[in-house]
Amino acid sequence: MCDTCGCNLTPGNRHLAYKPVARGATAVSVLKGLLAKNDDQAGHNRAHFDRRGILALNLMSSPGSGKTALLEATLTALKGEFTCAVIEGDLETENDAERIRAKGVQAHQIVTGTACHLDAHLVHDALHEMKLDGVDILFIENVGNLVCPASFDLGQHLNVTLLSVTEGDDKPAKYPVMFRAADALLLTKTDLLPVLDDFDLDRAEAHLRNLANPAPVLHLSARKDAGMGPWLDWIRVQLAQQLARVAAGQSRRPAIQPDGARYHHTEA
Ligand SMILES: Nc1nc2c(ncn2[C@@H]2O[C@H](COP(=O)(O)OP(=O)(O)OP(=O)(O)O)[C@@H](O)[C@H]2O)c(=O)[nH]1
Ligand SMILES: [Zn+2]
Ligand SMILES: [Zn+2]
Ligand SMILES: [Zn+2]
Repeated sequence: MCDTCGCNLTPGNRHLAYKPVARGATAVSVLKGLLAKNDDQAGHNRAHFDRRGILALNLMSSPGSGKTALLEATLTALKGEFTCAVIEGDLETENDAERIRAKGVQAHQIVTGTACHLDAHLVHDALHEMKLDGVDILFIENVGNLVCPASFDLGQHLNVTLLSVTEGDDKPAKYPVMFRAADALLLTKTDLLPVLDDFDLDRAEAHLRNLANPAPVLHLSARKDAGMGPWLDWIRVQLAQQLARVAAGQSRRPAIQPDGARYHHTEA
């Protein structure tokens, strides 16, 4: 269905695609309809969060750039301060959710099968399996993929994009859709910098600024517990802002990329 990677259909929205469609409907119009339904569902998910004063953060990156390791370190650091919960998205296995549960934190695994991103329907199904009362922060670990997750609103308030120093500092130039969607950019695995002679933290940031994205850029190593302070402070500030928005009857949408959505249509 999707020109790029065939990922537009997920176990969460398949029932919508196979409903009888109007005469004259094309593949393009059906896909546009799916994205519109995704946006409606995302708004509903956000209402779940806002009603309870929950801050929802979506973590996106390439496979293996350190999302789960960062969550493990973050949950350990925030224990006793906030109640956190995690939704994990992977093509297969419960491994990541089990790593989070080992930290004593509620985790729900979404196994997407063939779909290389989470969508709002999958997240909604997960929400109704979880205990959300009393939760302050919900982390959503998206499927490892630097393209498709940026196109789908899940109902989160903010996107956090990770780039590990092993991946090359020119990734924001090569994958602009993903990096334009970042509300914060985390440069991860910085403990490896001494053995990498070509990753330049400033150059990675310059590539982000070339996309006119003013998001904070934080450097850290979850493995060595280095640089975690500014990241934890960023989360604290975002939660305070979320609670202020909720008190004022407002909400916040993340920077979903309309150009990213193009990848999920068969034609422009
Ligand atoms: N040296 C170093 N290795 C790390 C760090 N963070 C993660 N890793 C390693 O990188 C590998 C992948 O880490 P994960 O946390 O599983 O990455 P992920 O982004 O959750 O991976 P997927 O869920 O498969 O996309 C593991 O072998 C980790 O031990 C770090 O700060 N420093
Ligand atoms: Zn895709
Ligand atoms: Zn992971
Ligand atoms: Zn609901």
